[in-house]
Amino acid sequence: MLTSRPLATRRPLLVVPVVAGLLALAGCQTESAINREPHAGSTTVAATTGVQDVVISTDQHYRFSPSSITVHPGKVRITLKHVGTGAPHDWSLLNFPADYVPLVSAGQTKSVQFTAPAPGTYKFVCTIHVKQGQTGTLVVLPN
Ligand SMILES: [Cu+2]
Repeated sequence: MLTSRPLATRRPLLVVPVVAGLLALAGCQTESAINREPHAGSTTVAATTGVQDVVISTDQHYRFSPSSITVHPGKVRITLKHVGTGAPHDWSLLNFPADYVPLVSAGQTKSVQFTAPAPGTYKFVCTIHVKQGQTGTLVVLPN
């Protein structure tokens, strides 16, 4: 059986869920959805005496696929393919400005060839979408 309570004690029960809902909406709007996109894929290039070929795809989700790349010492060729729509992307190995694939627009493919830096872990980025989290890791294995 329902008991009648004064309005003043019932009102907060109605207001709290509405305020919580508004706060949740505000949270969604202040955090860019693209920053929560996952980083997918990793690859290890087979040891070779020639050029190690790495093909990286990118699209409108501001990610590199694969985003984790492992190579051996020697020559590396990075090929960046824009397989989606939207903004162009580039590929740049931080601190190695010559190791750079220029901007590719939707449907385009471009490459760069360079000698892998000393064994270690390096970060690469899309220079115009670092804030959206378009980054990855290049690991150079010991010889
Ligand atoms: Cu980009």
